[in-house]
Amino acid sequence: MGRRGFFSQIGNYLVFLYNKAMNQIQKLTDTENERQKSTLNLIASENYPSPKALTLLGSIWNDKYAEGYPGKRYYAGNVNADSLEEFVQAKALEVFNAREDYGVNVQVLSGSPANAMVYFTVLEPGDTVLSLNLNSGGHLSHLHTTSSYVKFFKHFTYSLRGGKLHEAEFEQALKEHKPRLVVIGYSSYPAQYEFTRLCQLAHAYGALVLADISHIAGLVAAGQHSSPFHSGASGADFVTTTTHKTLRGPRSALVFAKKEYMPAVNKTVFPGTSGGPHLNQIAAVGQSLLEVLGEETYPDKTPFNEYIQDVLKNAKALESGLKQAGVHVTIPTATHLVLAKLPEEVDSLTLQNDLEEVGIITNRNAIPGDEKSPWRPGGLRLGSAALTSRGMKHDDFLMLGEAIGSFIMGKKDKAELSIVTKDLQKSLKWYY
Ligand code: DSN
Repeated sequence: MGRRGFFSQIGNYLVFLYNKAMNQIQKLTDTENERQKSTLNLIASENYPSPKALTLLGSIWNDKYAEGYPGKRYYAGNVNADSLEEFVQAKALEVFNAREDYGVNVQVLSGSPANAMVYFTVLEPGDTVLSLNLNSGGHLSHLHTTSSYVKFFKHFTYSLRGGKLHEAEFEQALKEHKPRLVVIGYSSYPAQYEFTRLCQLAHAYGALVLADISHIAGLVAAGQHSSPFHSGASGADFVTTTTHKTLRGPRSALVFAKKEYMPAVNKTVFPGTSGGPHLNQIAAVGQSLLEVLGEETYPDKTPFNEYIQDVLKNAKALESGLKQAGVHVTIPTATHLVLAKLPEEVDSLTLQNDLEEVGIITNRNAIPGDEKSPWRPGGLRLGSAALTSRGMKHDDFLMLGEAIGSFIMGKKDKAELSIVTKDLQKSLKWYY
């Protein structure tokens, strides 16, 4: 047997040992790790939390039940849980500079339930909610027609003009529908918006305001987007956010409320709708909040504010690349998110699959005024937060945008796009 044959046999034997030692879940976890590492993630709602945050998700905090709130638990053994929850609450309020007027609940598991906590706190059956419709960038949990909440609450939408939010349309809908609650905050809206003015208007028409900042939480925390946290009529009454998008934490949520509403929100969460909080999630969120505040650092040591500035610059670069290749965007990007309007003849599902085949992960998305089906909508949504965390720079985002754009316009084929992907992927950091 030659040298090569010998090493090949050793290799096969190591694979055999690996397969024997690993169960199916461990193998899938390794395979998923490799998939994430070797692809370019442009999903606007995803990101990579620090390894320290992930470690806390799998820590002994998982093992403890803690129904109730700090100082008032229903089981024994919560002395450390109390300190943890209070600490994370304080850090969440500090991150958003909200200590003066707001309280926060850190027990809710994700974004849609966070919004539901607000609905169940302030709405009575039959009350009206006003939000942006799904096609224009709203979210399913803001009472779309497919939402189960429409069994209990009436729903109307405000519209965009030319794909963009305008005060006049917003005010017209307030006047017409007299909602009890208005939702401000979007899942697929590339522009920025002014919370202060929208809150003032909603309050002037007697509505309460829920600001859902899930997508832009990191931008708000870094002072790179207007904030919904203000005293009086300029501030939202409730603010919900997930913690894993631009905020770069683990999957979880925060529900903020003006202090007068906080006892009712807490009651809705527990015992109203949920049991024991997931302390492991709370601990991991706490770690990420420390990273936002600069008391801890992400592995690349970039301060959070600089990271967010890069996220914004990189989204602009991605947009420029697409436009250079001839792809239109719905409205100019001023956040982490780019919404491309696909040429009529391009099928978004096929495009999404083709991109995945060459290692570019995206999601097809509805665009304002979309008449195509939600399964094969007319747009492609891209975000810069995840690849910025992996160290991708402005010029590479530009190149990637140009390459994707050229593929969409039929000027590059899959093989050519694949060369670009592989080249870009080589220089990215991976922390897990
Ligand atoms: N999946 C998230 C998003 O893409 O916006 C929220 O549901």
